[in-house]
Amino acid sequence: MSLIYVVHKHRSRQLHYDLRLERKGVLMSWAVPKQPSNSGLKRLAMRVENHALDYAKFEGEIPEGQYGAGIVEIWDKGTWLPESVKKDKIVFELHGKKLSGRFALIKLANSEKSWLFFKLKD
Ligand SMILES: [Mn+2]
Repeated sequence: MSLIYVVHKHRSRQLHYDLRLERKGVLMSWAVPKQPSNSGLKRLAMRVENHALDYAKFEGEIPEGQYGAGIVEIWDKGTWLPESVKKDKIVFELHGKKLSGRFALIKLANSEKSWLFFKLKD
């Protein structure tokens, strides 16, 4: 069974990209301040709360006054295939339109929420 992968482009107070990967019935999520790169550039990715699976399809406006107020659109979507999932390192294949290939998410030492997200070299 294939697992959902989606990146929401989120124009809130600060433009960012929300990377979401389906795991165990929810969407693990990271907020990525700079546009994710399909060519190996390392991007900071802040772990944020899991979202419900349904949220993968969400596009629209989060009203003023609510958390994350602003415009949300789907920037990329597809499926992902976990290769190795540890608490501080995830290696996986992405099958999206903009991002595809082998990627890694690696948690920074001494940080609670900061990870790096980048494409691995072939
Ligand atoms: Mn967001």
